[in-house]
Amino acid sequence: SKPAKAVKDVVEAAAGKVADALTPDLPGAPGSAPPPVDEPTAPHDPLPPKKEQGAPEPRTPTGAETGVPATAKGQQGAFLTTAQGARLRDTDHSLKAGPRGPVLLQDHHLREKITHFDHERIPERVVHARGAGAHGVFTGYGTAENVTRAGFLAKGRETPVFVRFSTVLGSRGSADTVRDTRGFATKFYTDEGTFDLVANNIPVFFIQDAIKFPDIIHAGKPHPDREIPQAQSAHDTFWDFVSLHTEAQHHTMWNMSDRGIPRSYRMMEGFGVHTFRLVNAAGETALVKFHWKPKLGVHSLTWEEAQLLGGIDPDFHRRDLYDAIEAGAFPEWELGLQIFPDTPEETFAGIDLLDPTKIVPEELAPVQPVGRLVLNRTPTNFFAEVEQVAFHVGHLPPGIDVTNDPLLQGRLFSYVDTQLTRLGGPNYSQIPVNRPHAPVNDMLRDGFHQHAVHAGVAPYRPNSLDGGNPFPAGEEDHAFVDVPVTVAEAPKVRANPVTFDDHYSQARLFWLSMSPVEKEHIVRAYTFELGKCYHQAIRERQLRCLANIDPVLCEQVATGLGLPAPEPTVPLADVTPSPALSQVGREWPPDGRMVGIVVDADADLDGVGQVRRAALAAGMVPLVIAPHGGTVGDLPVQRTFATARSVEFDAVLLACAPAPAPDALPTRDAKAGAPGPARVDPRVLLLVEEAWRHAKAIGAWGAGVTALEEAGVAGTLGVVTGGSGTDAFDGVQRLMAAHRVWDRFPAAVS
Ligand code: HDE
Repeated sequence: SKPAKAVKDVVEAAAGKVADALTPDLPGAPGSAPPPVDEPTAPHDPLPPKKEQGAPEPRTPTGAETGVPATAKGQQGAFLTTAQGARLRDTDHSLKAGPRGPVLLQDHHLREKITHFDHERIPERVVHARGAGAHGVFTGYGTAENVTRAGFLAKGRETPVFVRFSTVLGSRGSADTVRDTRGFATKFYTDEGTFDLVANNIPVFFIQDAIKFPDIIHAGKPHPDREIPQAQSAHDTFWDFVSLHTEAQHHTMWNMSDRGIPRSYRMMEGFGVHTFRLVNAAGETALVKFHWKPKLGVHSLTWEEAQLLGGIDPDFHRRDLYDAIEAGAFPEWELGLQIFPDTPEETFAGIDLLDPTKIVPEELAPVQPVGRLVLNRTPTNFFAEVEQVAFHVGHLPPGIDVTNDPLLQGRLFSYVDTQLTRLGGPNYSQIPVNRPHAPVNDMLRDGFHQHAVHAGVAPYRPNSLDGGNPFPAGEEDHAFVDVPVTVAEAPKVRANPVTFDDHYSQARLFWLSMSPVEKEHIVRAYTFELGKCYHQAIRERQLRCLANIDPVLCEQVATGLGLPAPEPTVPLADVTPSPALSQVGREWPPDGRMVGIVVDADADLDGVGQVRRAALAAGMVPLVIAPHGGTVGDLPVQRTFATARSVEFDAVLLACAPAPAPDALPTRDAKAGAPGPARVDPRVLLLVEEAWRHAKAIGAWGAGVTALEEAGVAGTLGVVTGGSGTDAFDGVQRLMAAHRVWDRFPAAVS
């Protein structure tokens, strides 16, 4: 029979495959050519096992030797092995009765390999299935000591964290840039136990009581008959529910605003939504809302960009997060607290703090910074870390406690429950990414996928057989002490407090706090989404809700739908706008912003080199776009005209006016508006046209100015030309501080 291939043959075949996979257009890492690929040669020593591949800490009362080897199963040794560690000679051929014969059942390696593969998938999350994660560190400022005894907020205290960002409605493989709420869940591995801040990028929720969660999610998910649309709220069942269950109107307004289509996970706020209770060392309590404030400000895509990206780069947010971290532009947020006195009414400025459909405007209760989060490491293995991470709103360290918010109370039940199915049993806290960094000494035993080898005979209390271990801790030993909140004697009811009945005033507050351009986007979003509904009755019902929020909003959406604007059925609330809710009108740092630079062989390449260096020095990511891959002069090319699309860039600079390449599609002559040959490559014209339409900064120098003229945008707002590359870049950089050039389009709504 044919002998197994020699190692050398295998290696050479593999090398051939790698070479075939590399094409000259392969996009590089941002700002640099892709790192050289290590061609396989001969077996070599693997990297040492990572810390998180280590065995679980001994979960025994005494901490005695458990017999678990120091390193649990990971990738060790140079050679391919079976799951039992037997070295394998061949993994390319099944064991057969002769080269043309049937496969033998006795082939253990074949069965093991395929059986494991058959079981590689676990159920995706029922909500928040699509996500991306990163590791980082949180540093306390010490400014929260008077309100909470939580040790991780102490001045200078560093706590490792893992963050998972997500969309809510879509499946695991759905597009990142859909209109939806984003999850922003943080696991703080504090030395007093894990703290999970399971937050969203929108500070309010659709419902006031967890019992309605299956309803809102069933309404938002694809229709049960055809399983469409995927990851969208633009369909009948969603609008049917939110127009009937009107407490959803405030959250829906945020979804229809630019908050529903973030530019990047790095540019989102995060909100704990519920009010929590803090307790300090003296036992005094305060009510609190958690906020994450991004260093880069809050920014969004335009709706057209979001739609284009759904096809061009459905992984846009995931890629953006990983590229930024790998380029050293570490995403950063400040954790802030809105603190309220813990009064029996649990209200602040007349706002019911237990109602998760309400915010407290920052103008009334400023967000006080208490620490800084930096994400600085991408996951090593997506499944092991991002897919298996399990958050829970009840994972709280001493100093932070829950309130009676009925939405929060339901969540306290749901997260463990869902993970029992998703992660296959009760021991998921032993999965590396979920392991607490504080020592664990519980009396939980056995169950599916038990990894710990518990010593001792007495996992019960009281006991004498294990010497009484483990011992309850006192407050001075950092024990979690439940806040002794008085529970009023009251009849059992299925009812809400009357304050929960106000469904419109804060939606109106949000609308009135928007700038004209943001209002215009909201109008367009409602018009688009309702325009996608088939049932006229649903559109009309939602218009009646909008009438109770604001007549201008209602009128504009009604016009777009071709329907009459109804009259309000409740008096319009008298509210004071909150400027802090608007995303525009300030300036932000340029870290990690993407600048595309269009070059060809005739361009001022020295100038391009200077622009690249200036962009890198400013913390941005410059990407050279050229007619072909490889290099132009000495410049590495990261994108070609075929692989570049405007949606990837925050700004575009042109150093040339490249003639149409033979492979470019025919187009209209931009100047004459008639069909005919273009003088500039149509893909470059499209790049400029889209960047302009999406209110991005555009700059050009030298021959690049001709390209602007051909595209018909020269001399318009937010389009700068300079005598040199650095002049043009300086102009673009100034414009980018405000993120977009909204003045280019005077808004129709004021
Ligand atoms: Fe969740 N939510 N949720 N949620 N949620 C889940 O837990 C649930 C709510 C949030 O990246 C599930 O592990 C109920 C509000 C995030 O792994 C599930 C209610 C907020 C994530 C669940 C809510 C959130 C989840 C699904 C109404 C913002 C992703 C998978 C009472 C403050 C976590 C899982 C991750 C995930 C239940 C409402 C945030 C089913 C019952 C409000 C960021 O347990």
